[in-house]
This record gives sequence, C-alpha cells and structure tokens, in this order.
Amino acid sequence: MTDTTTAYVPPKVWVWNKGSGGRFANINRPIAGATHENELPVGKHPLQLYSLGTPNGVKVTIMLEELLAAGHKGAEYDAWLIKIGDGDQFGSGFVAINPNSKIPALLDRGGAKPIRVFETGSILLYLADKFGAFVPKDVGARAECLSGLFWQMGSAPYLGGGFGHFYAYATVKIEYAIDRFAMEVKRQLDVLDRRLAETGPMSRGRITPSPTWRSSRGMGCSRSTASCTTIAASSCRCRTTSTSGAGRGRSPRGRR
Ligand SMILES: N[C@@H](CCC(=O)N[C@@H](CS)C(=O)NCC(=O)O)C(=O)O
Repeated sequence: MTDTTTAYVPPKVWVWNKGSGGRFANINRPIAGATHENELPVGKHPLQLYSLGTPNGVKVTIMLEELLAAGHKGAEYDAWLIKIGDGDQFGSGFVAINPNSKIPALLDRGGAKPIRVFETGSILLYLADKFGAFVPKDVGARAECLSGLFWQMGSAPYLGGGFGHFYAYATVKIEYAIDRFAMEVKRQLDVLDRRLAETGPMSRGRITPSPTWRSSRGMGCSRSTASCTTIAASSCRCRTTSTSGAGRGRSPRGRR
C-alpha cells in the first residue's frame, strides 16, 4: 500500500481551501443557504418534484411511478430538472424547499398550505403515508420495511457517494480512502444480496415481489450498478422502471 500518511498533516483548525480542485469544487462550499435568487417553476399537479436522474433522484421518481401504476391518480406530478452541476440546488427557490441543497425535493401543493419534503427517505415515507401504500400496516412487517429503508438511507448516499467521489472525482487518488469506501460498499451490497436471497428470486432485472424490501434493478440510472442496486431497496415495492432526467416522460421540463 502507498504510504500517504507523511504527505499531509491535518490542520488543528480546518479552513476552507477554495483551491482544492475536484469536479464539484466550483459549486461546493462549507456553508448552507442560497447563492442566488431563483424562483422554481410550478406545474398543474399538486405534487411538484425537483430532481435529477441520479441514484438518489430516481428513488422518488420510481415511487411516484409505482403509485401511479397501482392506480393512485393523485400521484400525478410535475417533474422539474435541477442541474446540480450548474448549481441549481443553491437557488433561493430550491433552498426554500430543501435547506440542505440536495436533490430530490418535493412540494405538495394539494392542501391548504404547501408542504415541503426533503431527504429521499422522508419523501418516500411521506408518499407512502399520503397514499396509504407500500409500507405495511402490520407492526412487524412495517418495522422490517422501515429498517430496510433506513439502512439504505444511512448507507447508500454516503458510502456510495463517498466511494464515487474518491474513485472517480477526486483529483488525488488516495488508496486508503478508495480501499475503505470500496470495502464498505461491497459489504453493503452483500447485505442486500443476502437479503434478496431470502426474499425471492431475481430474473431479468426484476425482483419477484416479496413481503418486504421489494426491489428492482436496471432503472436507467446513469451511475454505478452498485448504487442502483442499493437504492432500489428503499422503495418497498418496486418494479423495473425506466427513468431519465427528473421524471420518466411525466412533464420532465428543463428550466433552461
Ligand atoms: N441524503 C440525501 C442525499 C441527496 C444527495 O446527495 N443528492 C445529490 C445528488 S445524488 C445532490 O443533490 N448533490 C448536489 C450537491 O452536493 O451539491 C437524500 O437522500 O436525499
């Protein structure tokens, strides 16, 4: 293993080094809040989805499509593209819906007052509650379903994202960081594989429905299979759905 321990001494107090480079250096900063004024577009449906076809973004799109496929007409939505590479997530309108400036974010305008929802796990649960769908009522089955959801939330975005960052985006390839994240991502995928081995067979990219952790593969996601497979466990009943942009042909309007 390369010895990287002598090259860098961490400072006692970290300061923001704008010149650190990396693919997202131009949009990343250590403070929250909007960087510019920008109103978000609003369509004709109560549900407004602001997102992008990333592994995190597609989770909510899949859930909405599954709700529609299950006959929940109220799940019709307008999908709006948030180009994170261009910094759209730091516009004032988006930050008002998600103060954490990450896609996806949802605005439900169906009630007396608009309800904002951010964090994919929270959005999935909100939709499940709103439509009384996909999360089992039985206390044991519900616990199992939510355990799968929270496991996924705690693992996939951070570990998958961390792996992707150090493996693909970092300007310096740090063997220790790549090894650490690769090992954890592999272990998480093994958790998922073992669970899927218990819950049902998989054929041609589709998981046969099983009581909990229903899942799918091949969702048209542009990132690694690892991330796609992992995030799929978040939606408790998924069938294969092709997704590109923020929504699969469901008013996927770009803003520019
Ligand atoms: N914990 C968040 C993670 C969302 C997330 O990391 N989104 C990424 C895209 S996959 C993003 O918006 N990145 C923009 C940025 O970091 O500025 C969730 O589950 O919603």
